Amino acid sequence: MSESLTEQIKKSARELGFELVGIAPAISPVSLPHFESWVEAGYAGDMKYIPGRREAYQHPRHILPVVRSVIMTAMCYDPQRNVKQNESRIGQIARYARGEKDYHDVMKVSLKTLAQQIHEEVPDSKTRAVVDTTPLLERDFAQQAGLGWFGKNTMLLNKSIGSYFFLGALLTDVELTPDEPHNTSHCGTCTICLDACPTDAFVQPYILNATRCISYYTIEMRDQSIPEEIRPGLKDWMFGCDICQEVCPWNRKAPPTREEKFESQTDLPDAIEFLTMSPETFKAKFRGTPLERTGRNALARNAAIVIGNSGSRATVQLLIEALQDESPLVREAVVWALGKLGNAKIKADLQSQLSDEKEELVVNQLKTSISQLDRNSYEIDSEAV
Ligand code: B12
Ligand code: SF4
Ligand code: SF4
Repeated sequence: MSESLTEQIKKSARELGFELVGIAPAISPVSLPHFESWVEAGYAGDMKYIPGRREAYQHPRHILPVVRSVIMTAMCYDPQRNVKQNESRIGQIARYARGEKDYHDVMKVSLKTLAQQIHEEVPDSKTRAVVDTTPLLERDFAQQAGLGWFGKNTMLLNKSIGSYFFLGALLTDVELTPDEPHNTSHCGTCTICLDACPTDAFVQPYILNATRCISYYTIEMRDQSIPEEIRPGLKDWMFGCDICQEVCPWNRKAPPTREEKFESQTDLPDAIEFLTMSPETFKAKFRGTPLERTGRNALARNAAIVIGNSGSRATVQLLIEALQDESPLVREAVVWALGKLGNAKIKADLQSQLSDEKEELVVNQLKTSISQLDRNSYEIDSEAV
């Protein structure tokens, strides 16, 4: 199909708010062998939808059977460096999730408008807009479409806009002129992101073991408790994590988002508010946002861990009240936090909880935390001597 249609589509995409747009041919992903060995190694953890659709990842025809071209787009989110957070605030939300709308929905609306324009030019053409959720290795197709390179932190990076952007794809049966793949890397000898990860999630450059990533636990693992050894690494992150992007030199000049729905909201709750928020308030407040899918209980669980990591003894009374939370997942994390922040004086609260508690998960943590409190009081006593 003509070069001019390709150029016209790219122009429209930019007008629709996409910072980057490029065309990849509809072929098997070049990095498929990397993906295969990643799945084989078990790095997808409990994200069963990944190995479960392994065959489908082999070619984009499994998403759109007649596909000939993959239009890859990128839209910047957040970097609003001057948004001040309250110093005493406990708990951070990753930048991608601070806006008022879920990126899947926002990106899809723009991609569908782009599809509409293609249909006007080529009336019988077929298109499918995808963002995140289909078996498409989006970073691979973005690299093939010339949008950027794979950073050692596995993010797709672009020299002009860094990595704070979402990817979206529009598959079509229209034959468009493909771009040159971005075959060079610009990480050089830098390893800052690998060294900065607080949970040692990078097995080696370019390979992330999701089962050690904060983002995986705080967003994807909704119905399980977070493993003990990962919890301290969460530090202040209660939803997602930006550390391996925040430290990347290519993000120093990352531009602010031009999409107002991705701008950071200034009144986002902190960890204390998340922990004490009712499921009804959570639903009403976060409908249509990226936080909705993860849900109130997982957010309150994450919040309790972050409070435990904060070292703030002023939160102990609030944690004691949260021992009555309806969700065992939350109660378990609260008991863990109390084990870190409490002292012998609150032992009675935990012991009475132990006699009422029915959930094995919480019972086990109560026992651990009670013995931890003994140690806490011993430390305090020995200091006093
Ligand atoms: C599963 C998933 C996750 C998992 C696993 C992440 C991972 N690195 O695999 C978890 C939950 C941990 C996660 C976290 C995040 N995610 Co995510 N995630 C996805 C998802 C749905 C699939 C990714 C996937 O297939 N992983 C499998 C591995 C094998 O692929 P990969 O990491 O992309 O690796 C590729 C290359 O590194 C290369 N490769 C592999 N090994 C080697 C070795 C060498 C030598 C080389 C050169 C290349 C190479 O081949 C691989 C396959 O293409 C994509 C959307 C999609 N459909 O693609 C979003 C996506 C990757 N996530 C995204 C985002 C924004 C995030 C977070 C920043 C969110 C946050 N702030 O918390 C973090 C970033 C963590 C990180 N450093 O990657 C964006 C990334 C945009 C960008 N600029 O790159 C995507 C594209 C969603 C979107 N539509 O915008 N995510
Ligand atoms: S998102 Fe955070 S936890 Fe995950 S790899 Fe990057 S720095 Fe590590
Ligand atoms: S921090 Fe360094 S190694 Fe990591 S992605 Fe950025 S440039 Fe590459």
